[in-house]
Amino acid sequence: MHPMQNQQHYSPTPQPKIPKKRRRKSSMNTSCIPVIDIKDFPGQSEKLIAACEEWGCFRIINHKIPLSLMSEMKAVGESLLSLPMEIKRKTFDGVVGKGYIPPSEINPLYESLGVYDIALAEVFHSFCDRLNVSTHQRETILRYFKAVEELARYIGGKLVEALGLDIPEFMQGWPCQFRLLKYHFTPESVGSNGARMHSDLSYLTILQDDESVGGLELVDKQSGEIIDVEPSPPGTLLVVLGDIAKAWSNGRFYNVKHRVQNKEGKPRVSVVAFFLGPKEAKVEAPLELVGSDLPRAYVPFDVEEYRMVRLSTRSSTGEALEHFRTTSSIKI
Ligand SMILES: O=C(O)CCC(=O)C(=O)O
Repeated sequence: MHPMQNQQHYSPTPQPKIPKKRRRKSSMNTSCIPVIDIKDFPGQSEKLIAACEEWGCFRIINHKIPLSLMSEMKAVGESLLSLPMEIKRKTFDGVVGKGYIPPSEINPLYESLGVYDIALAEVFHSFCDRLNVSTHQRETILRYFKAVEELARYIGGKLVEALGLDIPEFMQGWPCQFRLLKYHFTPESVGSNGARMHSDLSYLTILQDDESVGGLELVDKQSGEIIDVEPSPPGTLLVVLGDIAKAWSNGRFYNVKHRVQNKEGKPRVSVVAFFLGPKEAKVEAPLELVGSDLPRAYVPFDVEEYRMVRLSTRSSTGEALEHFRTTSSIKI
């Protein structure tokens, strides 16, 4: 099927406008990351690929997730994260990174509640049961998850099209790790780390960060400088490319390193959906992205296998990908 025949219909609700003409960097090391208008495809195709290659992230406008649903989701996140510690701990199953992450020595101001594969009904309800999540809250989480999943697949489809590939149902059935994050920032802890520098493991992450409290910083690919990301204007979302996207694109996409710092002394809440990668199949660059001038950079691998290597080698900024490097791509 020609990629254009496989276009999904996506009719957006009106969203706040962000000026399209942006300089790469404004004053005071503040980034103006690319803005992708979801309703303007194929017009935005080139910009989308450039954003993935040069920035490893972009802000999206004109998606169809209502602002009211985004706010409701944030409110549910805040309410669950304010439950007593002993209740939140019930969602920890002994697998690092899959359930509750309490404040730790490395990230003392950070905590998060997470569901590893939220699309699995039994996993989702078991998480909710342990926290006594109300029916209304469950509905809000599910509505939000379905909306971000549709959006993620839409973006995935546009990426594939923009690269000239024909991959029907791209990202269909990929597990989504869903996380509610809280940074316990106070005026006394200004200057401290909220989340240490990391790249995401995922293919792509949809982040609803705090629209009023900043603190997100990223490493600029060209200069290696750390630059600030302005808080997301209401109704917009950030998309971040992770390690799996770098491997899948044969090294073309940038798995941007980022962290969160306490700059304003105010608590910060965000909602994150990590779309990891294929569940059954291996992560493998499509043939079209491999050539004699650009040999295959990574051997095909499983997402779960990669997760384990990343965990066991404690490599939080993508170094674990080196374990999967092909010999032909190693420069001597
Ligand atoms: O809270 C944020 O804005 C960033 C979250 C983040 O970097 C992550 O969960 O990977």
